Amino acid sequence: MTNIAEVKRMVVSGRTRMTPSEALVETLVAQGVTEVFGIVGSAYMDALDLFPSAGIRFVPTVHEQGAAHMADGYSRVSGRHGVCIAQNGPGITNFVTAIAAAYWAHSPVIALTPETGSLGVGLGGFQETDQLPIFSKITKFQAHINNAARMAELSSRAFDRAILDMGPAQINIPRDFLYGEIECEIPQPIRIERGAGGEKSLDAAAEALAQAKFPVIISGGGVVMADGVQDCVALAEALEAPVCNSYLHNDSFPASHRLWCGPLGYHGSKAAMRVIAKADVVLALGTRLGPFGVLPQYGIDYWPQNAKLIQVDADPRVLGLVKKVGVTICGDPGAAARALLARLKGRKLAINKEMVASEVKKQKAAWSEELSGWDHEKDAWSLEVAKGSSYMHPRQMLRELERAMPADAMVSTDIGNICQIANSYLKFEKPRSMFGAMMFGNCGYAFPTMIGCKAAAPGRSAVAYVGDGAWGMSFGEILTCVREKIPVTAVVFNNQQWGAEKKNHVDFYSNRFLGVNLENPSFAAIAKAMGAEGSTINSLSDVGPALRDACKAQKEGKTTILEMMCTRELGDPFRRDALKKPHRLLEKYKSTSAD
Ligand SMILES: Cc1ncc(C[n+]2csc(CCOP(=O)(O)OP(=O)(O)O)c2C)c(N)n1
Ligand SMILES: [Mg+2]
Repeated sequence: MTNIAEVKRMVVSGRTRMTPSEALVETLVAQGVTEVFGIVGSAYMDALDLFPSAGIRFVPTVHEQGAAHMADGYSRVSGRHGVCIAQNGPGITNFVTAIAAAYWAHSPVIALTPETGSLGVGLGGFQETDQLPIFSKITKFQAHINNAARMAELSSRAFDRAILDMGPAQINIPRDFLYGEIECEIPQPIRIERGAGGEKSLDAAAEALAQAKFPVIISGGGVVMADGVQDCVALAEALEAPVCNSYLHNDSFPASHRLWCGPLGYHGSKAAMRVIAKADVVLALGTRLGPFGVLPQYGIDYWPQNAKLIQVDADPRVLGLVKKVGVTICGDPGAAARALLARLKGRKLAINKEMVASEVKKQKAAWSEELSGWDHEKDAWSLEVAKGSSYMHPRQMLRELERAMPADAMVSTDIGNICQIANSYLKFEKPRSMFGAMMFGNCGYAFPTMIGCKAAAPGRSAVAYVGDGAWGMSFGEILTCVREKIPVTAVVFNNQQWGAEKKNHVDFYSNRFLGVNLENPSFAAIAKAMGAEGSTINSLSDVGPALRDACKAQKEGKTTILEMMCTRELGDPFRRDALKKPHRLLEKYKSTSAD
């Protein structure tokens, strides 16, 4: 076998005769691809065969959804492309959920989608489906190889567009087009350096910030993607402006910083909410202010309606989309922060520094104290189910995990009640450390995504937070960890229920539970049977040591599943905003009516 590390990653230069498979693989090399996730298939054997000689590691997965999530995690950690490939037809349709998730995570994932051969299209031969419409709304760019001679040209464009538009791109290849001979040149990658934005809008923003009495910055995912966290820190310090993280981007500002207030949005920081509520100017840096991330929380309607909003984003299509904007800047968030800092140098600022600083301090202390005393949920249903339970209260367990989390950790979070509550307990010093399931919100995201993260950053501790329901969807990928020696730690919150949805039954449907209770096997025993380590944790004092040991074991190549036995209590729901009490008209359904 070829040792991938030893392969010289040189790309053929100038117009050269080659096969289309070679053109595709040389394009991958030119674009810096070193890992590809997928499941083998006859459709692309001819290209796959070249991977080792090209210095590309193929990472075989259990399911194609897992492969595409891994590509997503890989790109979110590294800032590079994540690449996945599969068999035409069913292999490719298995990508769909994960590509949609990558779309909403703004990840430059490349889905290589071999398709039915051009001579068989429409005949319904085998594994045929029209693969372009399926991905049309969840990719930023679709390249269809309409002629084998264009393999390198169109493929490279897809790679360039994925970075330029920060989202998935598809390369759809009729499978017979991989064979034959062509003459082509392998294009060099195009990487565009984005500027700070328009001069006039930057001037207007600097003016508004200089005049602000209570400026607040929201640091979003765009700041992380632009590697601009340090620029955001420098601007915040110059302004003495408090900083909130946008929803699920807790790694967009260092949590130990005196100006950090914590995340906005679902199960976010009350300190952040109370501070931003006082703002007269808000600088939204690298965030589209997604509606779900700015909804009222804990009954606090925190969005400052009368504040002047300055929004900076690299994507012009998200400017002013959700909130009314005063100044819009289309630019790189890091570069924009630097340009604003330069404009503010030496200027007199209207901010009342003492007042703002004391408000930040007060709100942070109050929230920290509230969280320390918030040992369990206090609604009637939660009190009832937790009474007499020997299992752990989720909040107490999350606190123990927070304390034991290694400083270099990457943490992914799934969709579920406990994973969402974890938002209050996840703090980071470094960017590219938190990987929420983002706005596609699919259960089953966190574990395969973290495997991809670990493949990109093998030296860092890799931790996935997953509910037991979501675990059922994704634990098959333990085999990928074991077979491919990509060690991660999965923390599985076993509360024996699809909790987040059960909470809707409690709040809206008079506890008429349907399809929400889970009878689980021992997930620790399953993990062991699959060749990983597994332990069942019943008591709080074991949580921290178990996490620390599991992260240490990653250094020896070991994957560990920590099954946290939790009570069935449930925190605030996701979608109180989007549900209504049942209203029925037909007699046969009247018993379920809330009227
Ligand atoms: C793929 C997918 N299917 C269904 C849902 C709807 N859903 C949202 S949260 C949730 C329950 C999650 O349960 P679990 O993973 O056990 O976490 P818990 O809420 O119990 O903490 C479900 C089914 C979803 N978000 N994604
Ligand atoms: Mg659960």
